Amino acid sequence: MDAGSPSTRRDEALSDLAHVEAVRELVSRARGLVILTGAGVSADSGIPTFRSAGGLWGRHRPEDLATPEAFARDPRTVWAWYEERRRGILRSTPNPGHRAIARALLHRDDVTLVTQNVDGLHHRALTEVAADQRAGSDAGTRSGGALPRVLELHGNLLRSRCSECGAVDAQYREVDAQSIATLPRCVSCDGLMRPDVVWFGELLDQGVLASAFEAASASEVCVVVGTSAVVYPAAGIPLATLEAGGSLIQVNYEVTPLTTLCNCSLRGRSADLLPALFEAAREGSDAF
Ligand code: BJW
Ligand code: ZN
Repeated sequence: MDAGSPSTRRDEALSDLAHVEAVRELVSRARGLVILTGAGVSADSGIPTFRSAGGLWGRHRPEDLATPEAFARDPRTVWAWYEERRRGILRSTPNPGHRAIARALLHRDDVTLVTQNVDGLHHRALTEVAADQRAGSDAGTRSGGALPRVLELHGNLLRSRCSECGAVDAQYREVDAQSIATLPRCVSCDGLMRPDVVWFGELLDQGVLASAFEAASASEVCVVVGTSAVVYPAAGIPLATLEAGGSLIQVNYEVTPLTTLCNCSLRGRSADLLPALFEAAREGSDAF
């Protein structure tokens, strides 16, 4: 593939080093980069995906657990399931894929991370990589004081939110889901607290969504990692980069509905491929 002319063959299974090198070049030269991540990025940290083999939706019906109707019907069952997942998240740590993205965010000021993940691992990776940099064990950070741009489209599982008044509790507190009486309640209105995530049929935060589409339209390259790209409106975000004349790169084990639209589809584990793709950031080259 010629990294300088991204309209080369499409729908290829490319994962050899030459292709990774070409994509890295394309990414490092792009003016504006948007990275859209999904559950596959956290799979290498031991967090289950939704739709791959062994995924959550293979064992549970989303309409029983991830809709406002399910919560209204049976908040105890919904909380029990989410609390088990929250504990898994707390036991997990960011993997090399999260850290590679964090480095790109810290080294460049034209990168936007848009994530569908609710596990907060991207933020934890940012904190870790920034601390490494302060301790001098990583290349220097970008100039300017702006915070790295991370847009969480589907919320954050460690936060909770009042189902009545919307008040958010950003602090993780263990939930005892043994009975309705032990479920957490809002300190303002005594309504039932719920996980602060976006369920099916619910609107995403419209400000966050608008910022994601804006970043995608303004970026020359969109890298889509570890998502089946079937859940909307998130799956429509890479199309904004394409419509604006930019290039689309995919990192995934499998084919997705986006594959045929991609300039390059790298097949493999994000924890292996992302450090290679964003290696220039680690080396502190001018491109980052
Ligand atoms: C690896 C890897 C490794 C693995 N390395 N890769 C019909 C058509 C179109 C739309 C709709 C429709 N009917 C209904 C809708 C709307 C609906 C929707 O899109 N449904 C589709 C599923 C059909 N969307 C909504 O309801 C959204 N709201 C909305 O549209 O509001 C407007 C509206 C309101 C009222 C009525 C109608 C419209 C809200 C969507 C909220 C999604 N919420 C969830 C749960 C969050 C909370 C929780 O965690 O429980 O978000 S669902 C779940 O899917 C979660 C994820 O963020 C999201 C996306 O999943 P993701 O990340 O792609 O994971 P997987 O598992 O699907 O894929 C993993 C991928 O990684 C695979 O491809 C693997 O190969 C790969 N992989 N290991 C690299 N190591
Ligand atoms: Zn309340």
